Amino acid sequence: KRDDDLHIGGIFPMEGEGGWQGGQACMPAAELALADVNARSDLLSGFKLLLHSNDSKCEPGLGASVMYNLLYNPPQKLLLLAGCSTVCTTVAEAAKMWNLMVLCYGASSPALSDRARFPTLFRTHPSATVHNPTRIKLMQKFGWSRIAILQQAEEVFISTVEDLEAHCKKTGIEIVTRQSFLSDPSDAVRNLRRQDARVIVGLFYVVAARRVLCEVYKHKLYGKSYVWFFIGWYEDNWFETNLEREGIECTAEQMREAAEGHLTTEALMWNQNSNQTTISGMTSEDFRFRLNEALREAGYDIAREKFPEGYQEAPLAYDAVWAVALAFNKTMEKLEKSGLSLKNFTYTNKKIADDIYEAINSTSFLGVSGLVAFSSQGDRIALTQIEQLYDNHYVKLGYYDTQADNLTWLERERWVGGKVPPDRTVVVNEL
Ligand code: ABU
Repeated sequence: KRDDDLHIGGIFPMEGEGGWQGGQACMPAAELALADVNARSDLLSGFKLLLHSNDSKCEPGLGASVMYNLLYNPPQKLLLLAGCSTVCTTVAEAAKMWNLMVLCYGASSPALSDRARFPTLFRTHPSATVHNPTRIKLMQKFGWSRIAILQQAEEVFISTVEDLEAHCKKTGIEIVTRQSFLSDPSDAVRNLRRQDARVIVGLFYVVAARRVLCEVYKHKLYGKSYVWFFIGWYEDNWFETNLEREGIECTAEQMREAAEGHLTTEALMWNQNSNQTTISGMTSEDFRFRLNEALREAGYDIAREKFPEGYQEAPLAYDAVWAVALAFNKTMEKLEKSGLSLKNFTYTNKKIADDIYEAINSTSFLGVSGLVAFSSQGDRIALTQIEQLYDNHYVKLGYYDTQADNLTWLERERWVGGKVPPDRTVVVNEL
């Protein structure tokens, strides 16, 4: 056994039926980062960073079991990397009891921004609240002041909706109905029709999104009278894949028909300046090249754009490992002054835990996902991008910078029937 290894635990959602299985691309990205930081002679000198990973399937129970295995089995772990919101929530709520920092590369839940509940959590993934000002901006742009919300009953979406409601209240947008479902959205979608909802914000994981879309098709809630806002981090062909495997009762053709014209919002997760050299010496395009190479070797058909889940978030996982390495490096330098090292950390050592916390908290570097810095809630700050699906392809419509209230609009939107759908039934008076 080597004594100069620094161990971190990795929890990656790889292959489950629900949630977000983004570990498929995020784990290879984290491994690339590990190789890169370990090759640097100016980082963690004399030490090597080792990642011990396991699959959580994006299930909180399994995530907890993976975490306990990592904690109760040697070697001593210094930090945990975790993926989707449901698992991150469970892991971060428990890890504080072991004085362990948790860095989430794939968790969007606004609930995670609660410092009292998650005192040792940081994330490179932006909070889902970044989408809400963008949604409001679009509603104002297109004159929609009456909307409906359809959500999966998971804390990540419930907390996003709470934030959206606050924004709607502030801007005078009426929420005519808020429908939620656990796994079967059929009643909830039927209720949307009853309430005459026209502009609908949908918040759910991708497996649920396919079920919703099929119900949307069955109830004819699409076309020239409807606008759907979906989450933008699903894979590009999400609405036509896995239909048989998941027992979806619509054909790919029907799903494509119902999906036509929907809008998506997503946080930008790749450094937009693709020529800018980042901390690793790579541009984000260099990173894309290396990641594609690694995924090709793992058997993915990258040439035909068959990307694994989590491809969009891969830079967040790559940068998470860099954030850890830089923070450990800083902590090492500090500890050395008192004759200590990170090897002295144990789960009861609050002092070294505080030093690691301080080091992560003051992180600031240019990564392949953009500037990596954390707010006082441990959150990332990000721009959002708006896309629309037409002719079976996502087309970029614009970008929104919430902080500067700056909407860059490319005038590429298209509406079925050629007109912006109204947010309510239009009554034509006959004279
Ligand atoms: N972009 C993936 C987010 C997944 C999650 O929050 O669970």
